[in-house]
Amino acid sequence: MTDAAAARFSGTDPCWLRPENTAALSGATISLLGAGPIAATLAAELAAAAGPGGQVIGGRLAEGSDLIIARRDALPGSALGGALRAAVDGCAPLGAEGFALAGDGRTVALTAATERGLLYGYFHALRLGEALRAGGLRVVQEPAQPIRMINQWDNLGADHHLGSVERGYAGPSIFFRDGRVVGDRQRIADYARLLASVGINALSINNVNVHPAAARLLTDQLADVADVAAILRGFGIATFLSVNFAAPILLGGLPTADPADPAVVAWWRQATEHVYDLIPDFGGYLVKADSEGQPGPFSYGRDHADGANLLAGALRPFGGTVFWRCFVYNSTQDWRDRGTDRARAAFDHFMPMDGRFADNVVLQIKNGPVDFQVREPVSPLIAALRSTNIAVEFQITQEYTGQQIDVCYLVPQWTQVLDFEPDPDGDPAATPRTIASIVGERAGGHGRAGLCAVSNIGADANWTGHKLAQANLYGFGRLAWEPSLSADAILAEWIRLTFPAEPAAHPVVADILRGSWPVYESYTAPLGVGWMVTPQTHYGPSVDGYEYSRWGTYHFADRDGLGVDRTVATGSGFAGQYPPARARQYEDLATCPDELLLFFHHVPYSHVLRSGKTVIQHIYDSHFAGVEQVAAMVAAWLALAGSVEGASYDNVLDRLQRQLRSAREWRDQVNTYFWRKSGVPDAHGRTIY
Ligand code: GCW
Repeated sequence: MTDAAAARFSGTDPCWLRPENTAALSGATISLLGAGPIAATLAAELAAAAGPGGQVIGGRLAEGSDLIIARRDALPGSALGGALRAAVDGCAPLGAEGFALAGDGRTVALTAATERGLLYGYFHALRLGEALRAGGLRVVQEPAQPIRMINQWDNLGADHHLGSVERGYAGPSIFFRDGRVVGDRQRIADYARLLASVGINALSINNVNVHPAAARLLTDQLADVADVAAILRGFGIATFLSVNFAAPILLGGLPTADPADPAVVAWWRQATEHVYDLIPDFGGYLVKADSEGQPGPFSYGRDHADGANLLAGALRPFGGTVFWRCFVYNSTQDWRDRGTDRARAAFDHFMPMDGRFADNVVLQIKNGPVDFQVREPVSPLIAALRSTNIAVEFQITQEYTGQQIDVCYLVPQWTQVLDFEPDPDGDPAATPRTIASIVGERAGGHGRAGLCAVSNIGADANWTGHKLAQANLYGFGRLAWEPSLSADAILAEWIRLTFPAEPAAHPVVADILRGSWPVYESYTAPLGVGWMVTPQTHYGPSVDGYEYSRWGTYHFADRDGLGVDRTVATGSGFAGQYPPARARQYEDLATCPDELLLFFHHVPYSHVLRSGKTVIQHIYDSHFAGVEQVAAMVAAWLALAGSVEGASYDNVLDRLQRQLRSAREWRDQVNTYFWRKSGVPDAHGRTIY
């Protein structure tokens, strides 16, 4: 084993890349034909996997190889024997990231057009385990979309009021400390390995809220960024920076950041040229502009297309991309103003600009219209934009879904978004129909489209604070590669790889995670109304915490009822942003899905849901049931004592017990609040305070 391989995950959790998962390669003779930094990574991976009894031979096809890993153009057809050669030759032409695995029971051949494809194929081989050795093995894969990106919300120091990682629940940043990139970069390499193993190919390393110190990553601290990029390059991951739109003022000393000012254009061009001098394969910029206090083009009377195209122009000569976030809304709203609806904002801002963005701009759209709540409808902007590159943004870090104290497997939430049909009335034979296929279709040809997500990792030994939250990072990557995978299939795969030596844990972990999103939903904000969280921290209940605030997040509960009227007939009109069939479904109380009822309607407590219950009884029942379900999770976990490795067992037990306390608090505050407001007693006479 090389030193580099030996150092991996030292003192930290290897997550799903456990040493047991390379057992099928132990003692193997492996030929590797490829060049460059990714091939070097592969060589180290293979040496560690083959172990002292095996060997890795570089640059030629060794006699008697068990595994041949070769770029397609480096593999002379004649070098392979009969069936294997036919299998390899029979594989469809592969795109830049695809791979093919073929085996005849003795030798396995992994081929791809590029080293990056080989890397993805290698990690897929690990997922196959012993099945890799089966005769007749044929696997050909291409990712469904080219954009498979993770966003870090990491700050340069811990002095910011939201800490080292904004909305991070797993310890401090692994990238930055005390205003600089960290000196010891082993964790960064380990992280890159985890990301590459699930097909992630792009990473923005700093927070989208770019504080003045972080703005300097683009200039003064570029050498350190280049070092990080060199690590990520070995894993096929392009480095992106979040940039501050006012950088020409902050860093360049210019009096303005107006996109129409030639000096501003020149500043961005020069700064970008300098970046590419040091990082020739730099990915590009991620921008949060005119949002929650971040600077943007509005200050100069310009719009988002002007702003995004400015940066796109600077990046174009080098093939770079601008990710421009659509999370733009009025965050200084007066709660008395009933005419403004935050849910409308992204569509209202960006729809009129469809077609005006340069072809190297990608609009990054949060999955829901508001802000990563436990339940939201799918953002209507995603399907509506027709002439603009898009990426859907998910939040892996559990800001509003339990903060990695409460367990919440989010993959079912994301698959629900990807499977959503924005226009159920459309031609049934027509594709694309679902969000996944809309994104996939945009990615066809030379398009740029895909999925992005906010990371949930930090410097904690287990990366994600809650051991079971690793499933969300794993699941996001797998889904970005192949959106048609089911949440259950991803879960089964993750469990098998993460607990290879702990089979007793498999059904218990599966049960806990499978139900965890609906359980979390049941004891928190009801029926899609959202929020009701403690302001600022966003953990734990505070029913009126945001009710009289500037953030546009209200539930409007009074003695008669609650919910937000977003209908066209009497409300904010948000429902009308969907294609007609969906708009009608959400507009009409009789057809609006229960779980989104209070997102779209203000109803009396006595309103009868499609489930047959009144709204108030649903609130009581779901909150009582949710706590009971958490108590059952604790009991199920306690029964695993001795069957799961100690640190993970203790970690999950501790988190589940904290979750139970928090769930009780949610239950009692929410039920008490609505009982006092409505005066309607619980039909079952349970304790409400
Ligand atoms: O949900 C909100 C968070 C902010 C975050 C913002 C965003 C990075 O509370 O912490 O800022 O979303 O997505 O930009």
